Amino acid sequence: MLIEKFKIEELNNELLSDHRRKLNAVAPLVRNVEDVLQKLIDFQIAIPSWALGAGGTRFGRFSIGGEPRNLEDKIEDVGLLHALNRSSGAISLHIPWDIPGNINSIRALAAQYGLRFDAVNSNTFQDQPDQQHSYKFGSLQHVDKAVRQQAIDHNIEVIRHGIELGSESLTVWLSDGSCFPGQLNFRKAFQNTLEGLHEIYKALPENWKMFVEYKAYEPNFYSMSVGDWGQSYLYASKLGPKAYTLVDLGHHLPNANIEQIVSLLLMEGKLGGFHFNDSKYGDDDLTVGSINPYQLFLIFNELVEGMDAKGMTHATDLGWMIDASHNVKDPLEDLLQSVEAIKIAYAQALLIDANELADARNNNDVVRCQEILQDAYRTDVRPLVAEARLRAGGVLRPLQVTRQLKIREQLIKQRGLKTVATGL
Ligand SMILES: [Mn+2]
Repeated sequence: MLIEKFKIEELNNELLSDHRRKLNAVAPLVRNVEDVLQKLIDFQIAIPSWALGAGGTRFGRFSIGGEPRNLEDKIEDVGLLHALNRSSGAISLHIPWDIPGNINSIRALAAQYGLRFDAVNSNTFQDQPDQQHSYKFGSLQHVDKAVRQQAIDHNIEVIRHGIELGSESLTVWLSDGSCFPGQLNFRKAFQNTLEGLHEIYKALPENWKMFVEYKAYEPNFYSMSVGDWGQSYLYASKLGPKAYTLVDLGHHLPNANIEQIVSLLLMEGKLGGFHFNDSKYGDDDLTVGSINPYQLFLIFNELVEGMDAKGMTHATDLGWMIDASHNVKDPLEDLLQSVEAIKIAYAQALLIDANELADARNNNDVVRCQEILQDAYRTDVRPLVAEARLRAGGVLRPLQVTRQLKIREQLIKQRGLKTVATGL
């Protein structure tokens, strides 16, 4: 669904005076407002191809209607999000759920919506119907070499698809691990996994990155072969300069200090990418910023400070993606909320004066340190985020517009009520 440019202008015009009033209230409080706005315009967050349909749990799944029927529909949905917020200019494909058929037409369609292809994702956590060996007892860690080889071959095939699409990174998330004590020799599982990752690493093109994603538990409940950032960092370090750790916010044990993890990985030059979501208990895959927006802000504070310390470009030097599941909300609306939450946290982090904070720290002024962070966090930066969106050609209020234009109703008419998107 394409939204005409004149329609966007028309929708914005109605809201413009209200927007200007709010912007004029906050802009004078920001030291480097033009710089902040430009950074917000540049910052893009990839949408995964599996997040556009209704998600579910192992207990059930409730369709929302008008779900994308194929990869073309998914690209169209991300294109729509990007037209509204001008911040979702990339799509991340999952293989084999979204194997591109006609590569040229897929690339042309994405280009039409101004989208690029972000990281490609492999899948060795499920068995596919035409697959020879089962991943029931793991993939790269498996005791049987034939299973390990199958997982390696699959990842190399994913890289091949990525090359055709113009992707420049591979994300490997392994569900490998063990459900019960004694099931696995930890050292052998690690060594097999490392060996497999090495084979995959060798197939990476020169300009590519490999992201090794970790997860604390599930589907294995006793041990995971890439269970935390330490293990991921070990693999990434042993693999070489193209391998990095990927942080998925929901993949930690409760109350983990994720901002500290981020800071240290950045220091070591081994933070590669991010999967955004929020959680209350575990890997809940909830809307970004819906449960703990302060933590998200603290993470962005470390990201901005750590990237600036290394002279990195915020928008392009790390991979940014949403990885959430939309079980009861319209995925399009949910994704708009997530992107907005990310941009708000980023904008707040950009308000922090690093020198002032360093000075307070050097004087052990703990109270002032907290005040500096919370002043930024309690600043209403929403007009800045809206202004960046406006300047980039998007709409002032994306969520309101999806309802005004009855997007879901239109999609149901086009695609039907009973469609089911591929994915989890
Ligand atoms: Mn993830």
